[in-house]
Amino acid sequence: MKLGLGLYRHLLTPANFRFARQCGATHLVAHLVDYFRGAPDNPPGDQPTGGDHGWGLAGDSRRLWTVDEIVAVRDAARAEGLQLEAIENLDPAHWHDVLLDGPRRDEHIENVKTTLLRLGEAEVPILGYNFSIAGVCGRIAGPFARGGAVAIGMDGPYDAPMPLGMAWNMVVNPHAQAGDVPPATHEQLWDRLARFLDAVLPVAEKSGVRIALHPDDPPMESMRGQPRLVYRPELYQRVIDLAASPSNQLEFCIGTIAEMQDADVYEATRRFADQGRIGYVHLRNVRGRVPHYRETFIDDGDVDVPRVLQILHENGFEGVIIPDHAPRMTCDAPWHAGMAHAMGYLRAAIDAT
Ligand SMILES: [Mn+2]
Repeated sequence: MKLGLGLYRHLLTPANFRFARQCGATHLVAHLVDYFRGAPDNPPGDQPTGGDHGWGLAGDSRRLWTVDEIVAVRDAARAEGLQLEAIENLDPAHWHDVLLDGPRRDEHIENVKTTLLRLGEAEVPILGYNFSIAGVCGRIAGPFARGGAVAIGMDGPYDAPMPLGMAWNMVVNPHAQAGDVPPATHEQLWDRLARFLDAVLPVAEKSGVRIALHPDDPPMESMRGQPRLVYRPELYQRVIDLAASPSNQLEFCIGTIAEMQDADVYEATRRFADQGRIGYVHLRNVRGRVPHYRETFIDDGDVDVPRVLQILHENGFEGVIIPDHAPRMTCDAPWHAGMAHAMGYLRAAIDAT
């Protein structure tokens, strides 16, 4: 098993690649989506949060990521001793009508295919994605972690309707008319995923790229009146069973699974690692379950992290593990200190495994 660090777009700098390497990382998971555009209640410096209008403005719908810019990230990371393992998340500007089944769906499917071809050309092995209408929403921040460290949590369901012009917790059309996105059903959402996989998996295979699905975070059955896809561990099996392609993989998020109602995170880890379908792993700790939970320091929550690593190892997982989120620590560099703490713990725990 290998240790990686995930970096948001504004953190993709040589100094942060060096920081990752100093923490013991050998691999990088890079976000190319900018989650921090134009939402004053979602400042950079932590994982994105924000209010009813989400994280702010999505990217440029007319401009897909180019091979050159992906290669530039890959080579800059390589120069500091890091291998680019995955690009995490598609920009909702590029594919929102795949999620919404909107009028530009065909064009947006082509956008994803083009992106997969470009990732293949840039030799990026994995694209992480999150097939979610409302996205990562409805969370709160506060001094919830040990010693009053600022962390993320959830305090009850979040059902504020999603305005037109929003998708995946970002604003994809700031000029949309008033009104709300009509609610879909769970079966409609599964149908959208099945059609998406049918369309893009052949291109993913041809490009040598695996696409890895993150579960819904928070893992509620519905949020903002919209259905969610993977909010219980067994629904991950349904994703796998939709397509036997080796490119159909999971971005296996231990913290999110631990937040699921009634989930056994150890059994789920055993089940999906054993099938060889885990692309890469998000590993963080948490206390409680939806709709009331708190993210915690990695050594301090409900999850026995060394036990999870042992199960991954025993079931043949040899991919990359990243710390996902960490509480912000009180100092001049709260995000970096939180990550360095998680990385040190994971480095030691992986070595002990
Ligand atoms: Mn995650």
